[in-house]
Amino acid sequence: MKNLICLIIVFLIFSNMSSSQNIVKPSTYGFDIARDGISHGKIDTISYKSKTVGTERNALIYTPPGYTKNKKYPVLYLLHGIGGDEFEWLNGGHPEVILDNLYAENKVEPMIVVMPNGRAMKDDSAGGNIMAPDKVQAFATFEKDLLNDLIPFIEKNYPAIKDRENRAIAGLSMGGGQSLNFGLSNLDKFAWVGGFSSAPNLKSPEELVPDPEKTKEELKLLWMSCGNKDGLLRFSERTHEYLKENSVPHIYLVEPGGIHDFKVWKNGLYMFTQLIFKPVDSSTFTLYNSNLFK
Ligand code: FER
Repeated sequence: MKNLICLIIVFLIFSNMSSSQNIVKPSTYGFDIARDGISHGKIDTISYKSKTVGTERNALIYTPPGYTKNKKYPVLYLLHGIGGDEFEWLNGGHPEVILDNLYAENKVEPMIVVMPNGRAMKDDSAGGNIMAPDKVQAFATFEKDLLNDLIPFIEKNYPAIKDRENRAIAGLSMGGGQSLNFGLSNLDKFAWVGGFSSAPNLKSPEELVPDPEKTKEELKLLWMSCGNKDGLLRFSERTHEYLKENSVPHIYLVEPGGIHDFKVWKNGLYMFTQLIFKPVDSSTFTLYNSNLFK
């Protein structure tokens, strides 16, 4: 009897260990601090002709440590918020530091990260009234610029793998709304979709996922995270509720104490990039919850 109890205890410990080992943990101290003695990726500015806007538009691109044109890479399109431009992630989130550190620990698949300007209009600066209707509209117009101008440019000029399973889209706030809006309505283009603190531009769940069975079949990962103290939480929450009702697997991570800032967005990038372009186990998705922050 005693042996049986011991056996059961050992089994429980191991089964618990194996499930918790398989999930990506939230960031801890040092994840965003530049380290010495590791390899670094490279940030460049690129410029592409946009038929959508009728201008040459700029984007930043991060190529990983060890990058070579002799290999092929998946690509993550990483989008900014309403007050930002193509520099917002770089200046506010230092994704190059987070990713260099993750590569040093062998925790991410080598990928190219493209940081575009998601305000598709002639003057795409973040100046003046950032809430002006034409500027907000330009965040929706960016879908065309992305699909018809930027992605073809990247795939022509960089060694990118050109299929849906090797394209991811994620962003913060307005960029989170864009990522879910564009990603979920173009499942032939993207299999990995992430929204960090998605803004009110996020379409209604019924519009985003009109055919839950199709979404379920095609999507590899849908990630939504948001701070529980963020005034925009309800936009992620209502999407999560709908997805849950329709049994569409997704990760919904509400971060205790989190507000609308780069603490949540950097953690989103840290966790999301470790999950993409790899085999996924959707049975672990419900383990991504606020208990991870205890
Ligand atoms: C709004 C509130 C917030 C809105 C957009 C935002 C378009 C975007 C915030 C951000 O990107 O940080 O009402 O309407």
